[in-house]
Amino acid sequence: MTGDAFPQLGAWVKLPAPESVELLALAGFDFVVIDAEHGAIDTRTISTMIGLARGCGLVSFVRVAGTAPRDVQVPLDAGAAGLFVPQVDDAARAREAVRATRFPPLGRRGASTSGRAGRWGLETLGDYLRTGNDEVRLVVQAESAGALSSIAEIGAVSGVDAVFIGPTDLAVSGQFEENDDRMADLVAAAERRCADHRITLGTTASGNASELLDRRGYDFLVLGADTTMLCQGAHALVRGARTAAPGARR
Ligand code: 3PY
Ligand code: MG
Repeated sequence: MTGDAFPQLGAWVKLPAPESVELLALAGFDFVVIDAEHGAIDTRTISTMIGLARGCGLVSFVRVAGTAPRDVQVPLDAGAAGLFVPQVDDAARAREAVRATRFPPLGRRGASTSGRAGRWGLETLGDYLRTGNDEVRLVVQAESAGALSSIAEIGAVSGVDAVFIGPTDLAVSGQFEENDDRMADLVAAAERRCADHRITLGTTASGNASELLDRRGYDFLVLGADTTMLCQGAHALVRGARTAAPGARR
């Protein structure tokens, strides 16, 4: 809903460690997505991460597991800049996500200025409601063949700010093999529809960020996860030491 450009480069936070947020801010990411869909992160920690992200000048999204009030309201009242809602297969589900995220009359989010989003009670109710409806960003994930075919209708739902293509769930739900042309065709058609309808579009990148941003019209990318960065970095260190020191024990 906000007219500002979407922050461009992000990372998933999947470890329940607020320090991940600080490390990713130092690395220069524009935003983090705290992953409450797949990460073992409790709401207390999510709130701490959001506060820390603010202090570090990092935009913080929370990927919620669902759109029940508890999934959605706690991160929003803790001051998240927006939500990622997974598995949005059609416009009806996108409208449900809007209803959960926005205040009346657009939605049914409950109001309380007593959290960080209400500056701990200092915000006026009017400003708190305006921020929640106009500045909080709602990103819905398209991660099935049906969702990609309906991406224009999903992206047109009032209250949705951006669509994010989730390639892993798309491949799993469609039972596509790696490098399956049918999946590439579905994604390319969805990219064209988003360009035609000026829908803000994101996805994950794996070494192909410039192609996605410069040639395929993506507005924002999630480049990786704290877990994977740690795991890959650790593997590389151990592999490097074993290769450089053939005498090292295997
Ligand atoms: C997916 O690819 O399924 C996602 O949700 C993002 O990694
Ligand atoms: Mg997914």
